[in-house]
Amino acid sequence: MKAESKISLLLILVTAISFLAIGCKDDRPTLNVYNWGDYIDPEIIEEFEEEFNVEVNYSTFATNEDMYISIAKGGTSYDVAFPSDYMIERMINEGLLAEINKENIPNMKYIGEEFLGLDFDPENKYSVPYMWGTFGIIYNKTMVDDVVDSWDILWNEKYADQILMLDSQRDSIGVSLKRLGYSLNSRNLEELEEAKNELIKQKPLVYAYVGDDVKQLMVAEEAALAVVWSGDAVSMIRENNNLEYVYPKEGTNIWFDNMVIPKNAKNKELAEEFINFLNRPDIAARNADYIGYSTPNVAAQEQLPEEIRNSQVAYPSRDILENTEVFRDVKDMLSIYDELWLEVKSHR
Ligand code: N2P
Repeated sequence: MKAESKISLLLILVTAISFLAIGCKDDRPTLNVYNWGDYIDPEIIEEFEEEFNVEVNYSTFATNEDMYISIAKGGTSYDVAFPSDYMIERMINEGLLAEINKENIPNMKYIGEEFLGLDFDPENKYSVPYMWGTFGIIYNKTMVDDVVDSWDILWNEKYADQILMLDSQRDSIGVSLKRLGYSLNSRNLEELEEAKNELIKQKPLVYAYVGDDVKQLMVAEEAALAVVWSGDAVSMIRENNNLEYVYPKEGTNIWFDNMVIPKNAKNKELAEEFINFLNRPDIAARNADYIGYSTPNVAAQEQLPEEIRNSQVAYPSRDILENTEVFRDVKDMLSIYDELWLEVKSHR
């Protein structure tokens, strides 16, 4: 054979093999997963892909409200999503979620009882616990010389431009309501108006309304005080031990993020397989350790490093938990909350 024909034969072979390879890849079922940013150990996704010979198409969101819009408008069909309590309640009421076949999730037996049967999904028909936590104030001990025990410190002019708030409407309105001694789920127009005015008053002191970037900003000591979710506090304190997490005395929020299957999911059984996989004690433990958040999986908790298991940030004691409130869907009041937040964010 001439050199040229050898080369063309080789080319044909290479092309054929790559087509085959691409073909095989395409044949693998795809699981569309929609989760918060920085909320899973990426190696665990790879392990699932390998073990089940599937492809995970992973995308992220920053708030419950963002996630809700993408799912409700239904452009992409997701197989698994990770909303919080009040949003699960809303999605159930709006018929956006599929019932989960618990026979496919035997590892649910590892979930602690206190995380099951909660008000937002009393029989866990639609949701399986993933992580839980609180929000509170993280502050830098070298930059703040006042006692930090109240939400009031976030309104202290001394810390102008050194305060970070969450760019998340229920959380920030919640902080303002709690500070005033009201419920996080207030339906009282005067209370809500007062909470809004306080947020507007606070705005000139706020350096930024943040999402996952809060971690980098606080670790780099670019701000002194921030409202954060507990798991992020765990990872920040690991990186910079000038940081401390506080539960303000007026009380705070306890939240539960669960895994759900949207009604228009294309791969429900694989979604259940994934939910079950994330509840394997060894996987759940590695995942919780990696992201810093608190696992509801009792068998996984036992496998966590002692410093996390005993951490008051990740696993607060009873007396702290007693002074917390869960977000509920505010239903007919939602447009008021939406408007209020818009007014705060657009105020100059
Ligand atoms: C992690 C987001 C945590 C979700 N970046 C808090 N509900």
